Amino acid sequence: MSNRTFTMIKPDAVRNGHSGAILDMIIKAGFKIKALKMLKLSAEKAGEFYAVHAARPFYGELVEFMSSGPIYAAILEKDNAVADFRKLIGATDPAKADEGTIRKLYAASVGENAVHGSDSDENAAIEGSFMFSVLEQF
Ligand code: 3AN
Repeated sequence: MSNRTFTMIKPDAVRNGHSGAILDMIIKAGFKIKALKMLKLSAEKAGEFYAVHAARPFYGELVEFMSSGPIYAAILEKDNAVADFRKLIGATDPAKADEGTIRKLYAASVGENAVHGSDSDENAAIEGSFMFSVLEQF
């Protein structure tokens, strides 16, 4: 078990003004911010990030959405970071997310679901280094 995960506050949550509240929930849940920036993905970069989903029917929609506006990307540190963060964000489909989770509070649909959280230690490392240079990670 590693102690880092990677997250993005997605374009819907940024557009709707929820970035500050989401970062506050993340910090209050005990995660330390080890890297953070605001950026806008190009369609090409979003496609590369989600290449693992390239064969899924929602891939085009996902790439379009993720490149539709600015996001915040962050690397977070905490014991059991990947699993604890996925608990904090809730199920992919906000309708199925537990009460009090970030997606329950701030997401509208399975496609536009406010936040990303890595699903494994391996992907957390890959995704973190996709978005941040070593000079930007603390
Ligand atoms: P999670 O983000 O909870 O790990 P994944 O890895 O299954 O979920 O899906 C990656 C992203 O693809 C989701 N965050 C969501 O934005 C999008 N997505 C997943 N399932 C669907 C779907 N059925 N329709 C549209 N978008 C989806």
